[in-house]
Amino acid sequence: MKNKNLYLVLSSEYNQKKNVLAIAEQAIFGGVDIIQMREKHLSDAEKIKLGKKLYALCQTHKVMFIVNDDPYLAQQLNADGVHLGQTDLEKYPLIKARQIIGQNKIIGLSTHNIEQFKQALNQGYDYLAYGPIFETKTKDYHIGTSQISQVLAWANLPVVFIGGINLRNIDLVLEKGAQNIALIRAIMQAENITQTVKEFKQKILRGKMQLRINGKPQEIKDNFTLETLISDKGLNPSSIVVEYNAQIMPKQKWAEVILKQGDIIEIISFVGGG
Ligand code: 3NM
Repeated sequence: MKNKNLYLVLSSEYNQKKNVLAIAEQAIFGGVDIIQMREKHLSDAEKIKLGKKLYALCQTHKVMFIVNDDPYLAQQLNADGVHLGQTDLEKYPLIKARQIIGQNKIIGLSTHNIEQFKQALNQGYDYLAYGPIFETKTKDYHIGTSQISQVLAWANLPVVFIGGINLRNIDLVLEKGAQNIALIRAIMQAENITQTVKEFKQKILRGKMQLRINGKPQEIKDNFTLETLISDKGLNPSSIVVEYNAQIMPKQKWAEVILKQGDIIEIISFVGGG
């Protein structure tokens, strides 16, 4: 599994008005990369029936198909992988899950704190999920964004951040360096699923905002214009050159440019003197 994924956890209980296959299809048209079937309330027979349809849909559109909780079901459906929760590990430790599903398949694990995350590193998982970052329905606590950078510094595999992420708060997650985002409600309950997925995808692809002054990376805040950024950094406007997304930006335009995730800003500051 590579980075920069938008991962939809499909769970029909979150939108009973719309057909779950239609939701999956609309999300695929918007550019979703991974779909997980998480249908805890369905019977085994219903899961197989839906899983076969989702498998075929994902195959057609080259989208990764993951099954939640059950490696046997993942194997039976020929899914690309299985996603395990902490509570699944007793029944399906990694070695057993691997035996069931096969060497070439993907196995992901949910982790909910630093200890669980560290414990899961170097075990042989293909990716780890970390959350809940924000308030969500399935958990009665949330972690916030403060551990994201730390988790990513330790990670030697893709990390998927999950829990309460939406279009209003995703920038807070991306600016910490997150590359992969998993969502339920923000997609399942969107008015226009395809359009919403496109917006998430654009943000993920743009990634984090980067600022370098004389080659050195610097912290940057959201909702700044170039003009407010320059004043915040105490730079003298007449002795700098500002490059914004690989284009030199003239001084007259600084006030119009509102900085956003994915922007790359290079400032060269000339020290005075003869
Ligand atoms: N797992 P929403 S949070 C299924 O933290 C799930 O491991 C979580 O739904 C975890 O995007 C979560 O609607 C629910 O908040 C995510």
